[in-house]
Amino acid sequence: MTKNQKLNQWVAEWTAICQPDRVHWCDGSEEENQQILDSMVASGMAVKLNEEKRPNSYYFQSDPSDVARVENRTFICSKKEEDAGPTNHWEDPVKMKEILLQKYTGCMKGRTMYVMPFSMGPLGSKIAHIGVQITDSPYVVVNMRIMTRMGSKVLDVLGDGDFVPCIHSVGAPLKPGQKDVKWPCAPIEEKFITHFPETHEIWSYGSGYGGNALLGKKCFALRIATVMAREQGWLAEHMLILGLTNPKGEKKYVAAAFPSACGKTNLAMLVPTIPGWKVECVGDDIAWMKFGADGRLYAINPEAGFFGVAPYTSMQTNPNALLSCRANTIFTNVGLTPDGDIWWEGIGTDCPAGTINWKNQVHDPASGEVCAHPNSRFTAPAYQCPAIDKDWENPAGVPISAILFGGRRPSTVPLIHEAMSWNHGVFMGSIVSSETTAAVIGQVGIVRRDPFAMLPFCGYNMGDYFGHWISIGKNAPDPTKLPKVFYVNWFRKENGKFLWPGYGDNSRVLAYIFDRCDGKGETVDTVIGKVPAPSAINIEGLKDMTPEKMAKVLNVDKEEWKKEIALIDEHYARFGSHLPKELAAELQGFKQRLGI
Ligand code: OXD
Ligand code: MN
Repeated sequence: MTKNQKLNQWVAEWTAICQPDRVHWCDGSEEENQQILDSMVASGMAVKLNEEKRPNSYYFQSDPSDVARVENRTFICSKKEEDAGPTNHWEDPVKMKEILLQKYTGCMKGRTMYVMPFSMGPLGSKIAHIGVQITDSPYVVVNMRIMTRMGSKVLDVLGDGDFVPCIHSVGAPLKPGQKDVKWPCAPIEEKFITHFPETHEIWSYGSGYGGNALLGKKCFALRIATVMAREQGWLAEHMLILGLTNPKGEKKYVAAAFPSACGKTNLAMLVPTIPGWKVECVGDDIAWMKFGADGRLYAINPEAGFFGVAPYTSMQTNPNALLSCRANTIFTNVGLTPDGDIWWEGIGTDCPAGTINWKNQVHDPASGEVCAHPNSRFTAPAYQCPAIDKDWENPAGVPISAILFGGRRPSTVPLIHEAMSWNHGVFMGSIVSSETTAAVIGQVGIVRRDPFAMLPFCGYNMGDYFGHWISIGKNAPDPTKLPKVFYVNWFRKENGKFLWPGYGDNSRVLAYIFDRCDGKGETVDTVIGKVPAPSAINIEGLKDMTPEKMAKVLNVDKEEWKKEIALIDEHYARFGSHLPKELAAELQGFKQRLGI
């Protein structure tokens, strides 16, 4: 119980509906966490990893039907369908609540209902917001404790203030005496990840995995936060935040939006290959940005941990991520080695004989099957990242100098180009496209438009969201202090091979961006914006890179872009009258530059 009457009442109401055997208010302490972990080990849900190799770390395998976000079971339940827009699944809020209330009735029988107060963002920050999640999943509790600031201290900050109510159940009540399964959840067609934007509520049912169940992340910090941000004049974005220091010791912060599993975590904590440069990580997935008193846009990372994709994370690709999960980490759906450690494809070592795969069978490397699920994850505390920025918990946030958009595009899109204005930058964000990956259930390798990398994460009509971005530019206290906008593509290919080495060498592109923010760095005007002059990106010491190859990496082919226009027309047509006139004008200008 707390002093907050609304919270007490809300918990009492949901206790009556869900009928748990017990209610536990989480204090967020070490002892509580250990008790929950011990009970999961005792029930067979968790495996404690080898204390010498991976101190205080735990291993989980999910149900094979519950391995990623389920976009076709994710709903925005605004009163009017039009307000959810063409990119979201919509359902009437009254009807959805009726369906779900039936499901929630008695759904926690035989289980404990945990009540978790949590803060998205440093406690007490003006940019932060508080939520309270109830859940019947102890796995969710231990993950939320890493991913958010969770526990009694949040109640102190909350006082009698407002919170975002988040309801979660795995949807698997137990009959008296019924033995629990290792990963309880409901069948896929009974999973519901629902959002009520008008009342800022989240109701999730049937899944225990990632963004479906850790409701602070995608549901709150993106879908509901986009709604709050629009109401209050700020930005809630699917962006990493990094600090970039040049050899003179000068520092700038960059925010970057890429669709899921496009290497955001890798970029957020990369180790530069160019001497004297340093990258430090503020966040790897979400940024909340508000204007500061000086007129600049300031960003916080609302999260406190990394929920990173494990496969292909190695000491070569992302040493800082691997070191972040050296202890105190939860691993889900990776391989489990005979000596009680973890393994995944691309970790940089051979798979030890006898390793158990994510389906709990001995892995046979000759079988052609993967050992770790492609969307297997580590949940690691952000403070454990060796490259964590000293200001990552600064309640005031960090000032953003540049915003990057990007995706996985084997053709057409050059390594980097720069917007000609704020509205042109919004246009770039609105046409982000990428090949799909394993972070979401569905076909992999299809190019889809993913505006602002927010396609599955915008809590209202995406056309209105574009309009909100335009209005941020219009209402900026000082337009000259707005971040510069760039579009990057690390994934351009020739004959099936990547043209650009990526990973740490992306620091070469970051260094160019740093210079551009200072008005330096030579550019060439093209139909899509400013592209670096042939020698503006430092390729010194880059094996296999030649000026000819670099020209291909940076090439802007008008014919390819003319083909892209048809796709953009089709994409924009979806938004009808919700498409801001400023973006229609940007598209028109682009067509004119292309001569069509
Ligand atoms: C994530 C995602 O898990 O974007 O971060 O899917
Ligand atoms: Mn993400």
